[in-house]
Amino acid sequence: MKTFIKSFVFLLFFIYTECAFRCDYQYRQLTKGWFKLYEVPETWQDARLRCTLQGAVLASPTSSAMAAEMRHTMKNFFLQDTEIFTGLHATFSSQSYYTVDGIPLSKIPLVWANNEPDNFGNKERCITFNSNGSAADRMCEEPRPYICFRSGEKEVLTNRCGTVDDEYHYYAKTKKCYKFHRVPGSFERAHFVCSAENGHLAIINSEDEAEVLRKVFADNPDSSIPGSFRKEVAYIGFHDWGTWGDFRTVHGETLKEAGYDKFSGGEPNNATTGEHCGAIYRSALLDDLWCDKPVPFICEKDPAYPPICQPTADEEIDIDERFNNKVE
Ligand SMILES: *[C@@H]1O[C@H](CO)[C@@H](O)[C@H](O)[C@H]1NC(C)=O
Ligand SMILES: *[C@@H]1O[C@H](CO)[C@@H](O)[C@H](O)[C@H]1NC(C)=O
Ligand SMILES: [Ca+2]
Ligand SMILES: [Ca+2]
Ligand SMILES: [Ca+2]
Repeated sequence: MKTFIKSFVFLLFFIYTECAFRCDYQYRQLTKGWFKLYEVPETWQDARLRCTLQGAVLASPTSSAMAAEMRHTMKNFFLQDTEIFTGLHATFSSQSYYTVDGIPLSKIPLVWANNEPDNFGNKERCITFNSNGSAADRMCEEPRPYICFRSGEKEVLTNRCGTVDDEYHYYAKTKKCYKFHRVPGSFERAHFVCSAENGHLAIINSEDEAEVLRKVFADNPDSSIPGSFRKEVAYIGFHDWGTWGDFRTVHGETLKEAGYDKFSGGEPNNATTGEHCGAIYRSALLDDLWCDKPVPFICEKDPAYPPICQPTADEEIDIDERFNNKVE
């Protein structure tokens, strides 16, 4: 019985101190944190943003344990030595390197590759980490793979929207979560942000959902949105896909098929430089909008996606091991 109580207490303690997180990240016990390798190369700026939007940081080899876990994460995927971006950058001023969470380069035990760092052409402001363990300074604009890291010791819990981002709010009427982004973006940036948050630009599937979005918009009055740009429109998830007038959701359905196609009076009007992107007014009536125009936007998220996992013991799925098994 004592043992039972002990393990129960231990279990509670474990759950409280090491938080659950998205299952597409892998928990590693050595660093008590969650790792996800993004194997598709992106610029450093986009890599940083994607990790940040997931409640994670762009991973840096800040200790020998972190370096070992990063190499492990890469070795499971890349068969050859590969350089990935780390969170170490000097994008604010040349040669002042910090991790994205503020640890100065001088505190980090890096092993440099031969002749690195050299700030080649005075254009290198981001630090890469090779799966062979060596670091180099490289251009931030040249796309590379990267790893996002979420400390398992963060106190913020995953909420009912299935995210650590408490700006997602659940609406029983549609059983979906929505986030109103007050920081404006182009349609392209808005689509990136919603996707990185594991949602999509909001798609109106019913009158009920239009009412929900009206409410979401009303909860964000002009006075709560800093900056000078239009605040009476917000991007949502439809687009003409290159053929003006044939407006479809970002999931490919016509607006009618999706369940809501009410444009505001006089819209769509293809104003200014041509309007291919979808937006709503505060009335939740639709508008076609110039895609490059930075305005607020609304993301929609299924609370059950992505699934959430508890921290577990390390799972070993080494490619090396698989190869070894084959050889035997
Ligand atoms: C590791 O890779 C770098 C390139 O990123 C290369 O310059 C270096 O020689 C390699 N080091 C070893 C020990 O293979
Ligand atoms: C939309 O507007 C653009 C820019 O004024 C114009 O080039 C294009 O032909 C218009 N398209 C339609 C279908 O009206
Ligand atoms: Ca260099
Ligand atoms: Ca919807
Ligand atoms: Ca319009």
